[in-house]
Amino acid sequence: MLRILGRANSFNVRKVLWVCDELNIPYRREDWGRGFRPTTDAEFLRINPIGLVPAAIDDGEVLRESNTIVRYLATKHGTDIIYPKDPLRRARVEQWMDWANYETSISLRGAFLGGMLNEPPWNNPWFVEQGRRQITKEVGQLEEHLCCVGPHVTGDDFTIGDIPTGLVVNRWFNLNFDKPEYPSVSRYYETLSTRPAFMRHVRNGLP
Ligand SMILES: N[C@@H](CCC(=O)N[C@@H](CS)C(=O)NCC(=O)O)C(=O)O
Repeated sequence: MLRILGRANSFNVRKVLWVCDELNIPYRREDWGRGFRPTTDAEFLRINPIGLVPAAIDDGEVLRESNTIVRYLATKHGTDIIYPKDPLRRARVEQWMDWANYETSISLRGAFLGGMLNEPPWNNPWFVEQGRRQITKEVGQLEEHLCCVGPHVTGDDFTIGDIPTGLVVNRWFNLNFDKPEYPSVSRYYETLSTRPAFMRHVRNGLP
């Protein structure tokens, strides 16, 4: 059975749990990471030398990087709808996964880790302010996109492009500063909320 290593409250682990539920993939999850067994343990580093969760072990093979694990599982167990094979449709899905993992992860360090969790070194006031400004701009870009494309990031169908994006949107609504209204993003959040796996792993009270 698929083994998932990582705490269930981690932003990146939740992507993997979400895709498993969407595709009815059975798994066994083990608590590793902040608040549990540390990822600096030799046992964990033997599995994932990068020292971050999630890691997954499938048929004896170790996988790391949340988006890569999501794509791997969707390729292995999914349909052409959730992860299209056509190169252009696939690129439309993946561009949102990359956007979430790169652009918004930088701004969320300031806005979330610094501004909400007060974690050093991200809690430097300048960095927090910069992160808040930047995530507001980025979610604003998603707003512009969704108002003509929705209800999902690539159009009619739910794809794995919605998984990292859905995590970002959930975190956005949990951020503790004065944020502008983004009606299309709010609609998108409600669309995703019709999915039991999203409610279970993402909109479950955790930011
Ligand atoms: N690029 C990696 C980032 C993974 C990452 O930053 N994981 C965080 C949790 S979301 C982590 O391992 N933090 C250390 C810890 O929990 O001990 C991915 O997408 O999988």
